[in-house]
Amino acid sequence: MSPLSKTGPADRQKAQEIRDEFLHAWNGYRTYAWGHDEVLPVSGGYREFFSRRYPVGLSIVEALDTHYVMGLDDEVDRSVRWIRSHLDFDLDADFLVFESIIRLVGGLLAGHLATGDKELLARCVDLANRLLPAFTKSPTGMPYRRVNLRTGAVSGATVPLAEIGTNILELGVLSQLTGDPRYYLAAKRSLAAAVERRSSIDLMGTSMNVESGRWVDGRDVAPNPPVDSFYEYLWGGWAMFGDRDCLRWFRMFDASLKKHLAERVGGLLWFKQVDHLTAATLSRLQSSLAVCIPSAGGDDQLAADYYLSWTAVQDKYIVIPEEIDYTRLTVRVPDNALRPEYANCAFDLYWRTGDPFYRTTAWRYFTNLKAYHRVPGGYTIVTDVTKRPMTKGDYCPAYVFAENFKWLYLTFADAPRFDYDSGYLSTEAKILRGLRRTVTGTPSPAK
Ligand code: DMJ
Repeated sequence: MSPLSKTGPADRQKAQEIRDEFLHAWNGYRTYAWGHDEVLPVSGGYREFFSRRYPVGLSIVEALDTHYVMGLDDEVDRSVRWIRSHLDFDLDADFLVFESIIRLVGGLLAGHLATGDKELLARCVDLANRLLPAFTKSPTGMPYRRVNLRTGAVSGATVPLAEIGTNILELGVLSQLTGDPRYYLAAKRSLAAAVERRSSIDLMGTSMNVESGRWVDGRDVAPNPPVDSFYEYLWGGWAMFGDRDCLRWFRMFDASLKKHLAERVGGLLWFKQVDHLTAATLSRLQSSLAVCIPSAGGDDQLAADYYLSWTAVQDKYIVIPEEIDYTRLTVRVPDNALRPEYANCAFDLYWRTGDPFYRTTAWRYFTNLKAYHRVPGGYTIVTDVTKRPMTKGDYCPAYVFAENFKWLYLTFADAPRFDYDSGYLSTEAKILRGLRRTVTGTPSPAK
């Protein structure tokens, strides 16, 4: 949602600390993994995200607009130089379409919007053109999971709902910037094809065969992955482009979510998993990735209540586990892959309400992040939040450079390069609207 800002004055000291910790994570990437996709901050290694043979500097692309809003202009320059001289998408490799769109297309777009650099937009157009066959070769218009960037060969006909419908923001902005409607139309057609397959009680399945247009998995697991951002992007289609179909669809699913999935257990709000045809209850599990979906649009009270549920989990486990059984708040999947969603939701709600509670709880998330995920080489995943001491792994996902520290920084900094009145961020925290280019120099929050 992009509300009129209700945020209070900057808390400069906290913003500075967040920025320093972002730089600590970034320095680990620069030292051990520069030019590769992701850093292994404990062993000092790296790993590639899309293709073992072809790094695309994913963390560099993910970090572009984070550097910019934090006023780290040397890092912006260094990153743009690397992209200009090294990034080439003419690769004989099968890339995941959804991840390419939210991370690379979104990252290059946000980088272009931040800097005005035309090369970033050109790279973005080139990549989007290589991804388009995933949509245009599909008989239903819903994209295949993978596309070979060189040949345009598609693969993966069974696709989770989030991957079918998380692209209208990035592709829509690309259409706006280029004047080429093909990107927006591909995204809209895909959304419409998915919505058409809803059940008579307005519920959706989890994954679809995009060739036959039939559900492969008929459980409605909203707002959990792998359907989460499908709903976020229906709201986004309305909020960014004024698309009334998207608004109508969002409202329809919002109503069915409240009617068939929402329930209270011990006073806390959760969403059960149901059969999409009958609404029969199937399970009561909850993924920590779901927390920010209700706050992405629609009903503020629902979003606030759901945030409270996850705050109870944070209070109980300190670091939020990947998945819980919400009937007893017990852990089902004990790791935390440096998940940013709680910080995302804290920002959304602070931005909309100005309630200092969201700063307080976001700060708790940050201090826990620092206490349990920080290592000398940067930030790393926790493998089991229930162990004492908590056990750490050796991996810093690239989204950390786009999301965790940016959500936190925007919550505390009152960042001069971000327009809190008109801003809009994607599911990967790419700032697709509201980057201010007129503010020059380094807006260090400490000054
Ligand atoms: C990010 O890549 C995006 O937020 C995506 O929508 C799902 N979650 C991961 C981070 O947890």
